[in-house]
Amino acid sequence: KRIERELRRALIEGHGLEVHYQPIVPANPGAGPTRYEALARWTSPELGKVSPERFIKVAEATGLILPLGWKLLDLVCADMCLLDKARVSINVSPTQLMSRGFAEKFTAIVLSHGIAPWRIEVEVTEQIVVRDDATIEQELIALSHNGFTLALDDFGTGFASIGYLTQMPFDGLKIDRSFVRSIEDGQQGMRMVRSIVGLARAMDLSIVAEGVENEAEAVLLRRIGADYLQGYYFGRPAPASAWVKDSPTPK
Ligand code: G
Ligand code: G
Ligand code: MN
Ligand code: NA
Repeated sequence: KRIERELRRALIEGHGLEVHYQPIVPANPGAGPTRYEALARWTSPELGKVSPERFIKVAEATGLILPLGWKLLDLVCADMCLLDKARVSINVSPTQLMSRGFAEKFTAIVLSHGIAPWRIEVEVTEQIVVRDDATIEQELIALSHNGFTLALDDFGTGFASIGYLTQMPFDGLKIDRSFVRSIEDGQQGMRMVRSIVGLARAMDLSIVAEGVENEAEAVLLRRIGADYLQGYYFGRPAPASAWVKDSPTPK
């Protein structure tokens, strides 16, 4: 309740909301330039730092995710001139995709900032599969049609079937960090990630491994054939200014 009230205030007054960016690095040189995932951050004057897990959940439950999502998209678009030509992934929740006209408005905002849609990837969690909602499907198709790429996030935690991946216009998938963690535990985990990668390959999907925390994991994931790696080992989420080359160090 307090989170809801404070979040409403943040949306009206427009401060305390920020977007941080975490690098998504090519597994092998030549796989392309570094990309970034945009991650919402909120510091409330009353509550201090609130974890995105908590405030996104509240925003989802109260419908505030819609105005919050538009606010965050504006922030990302403004930051994208700092991130020069890099591609940025934006998380979009099922509630957002279930609101009619979402893709149209999303596209209009991006274009109004003079940003090419191909520079933006939309990440949707695998949880959308359970919703099996016609509007979600339409909005995803519209986003893809308008030139955005689509990634299925948290892959392996939900119920996405091979059928779903082929029916929907996904360009890539992000292997959940719980699987990445399991590859160090032995053969079982390795086999699982290897088969996910094999499946994605066969379907011409690009593969990001999430939550890479050490060199050993990075080495194994490269060997297995992930295209991109993301995790604390390569960099924690930080403001766009932190990723600008040759920028003066922030005070
Ligand atoms: O940043 P962190 O990994 O703590 O994020 C926690 C959760 O919040 C993740 O599941 C992430 O997808 C979600 N999240 C972060 N930023 C956004 C955002 O801008 N929009 C939506 N819908 N979810 C976000
Ligand atoms: O659900 P989604 O994948 O969008 O959420 C990304 C979340 O994962 C963010 O909250 C981010 O802070 C977190 N994250 C990113 N890299 C790592 C990592 O190496 N380890 C762990 N434990 N979390 C990570
Ligand atoms: Mn994500
Ligand atoms: Na994820």
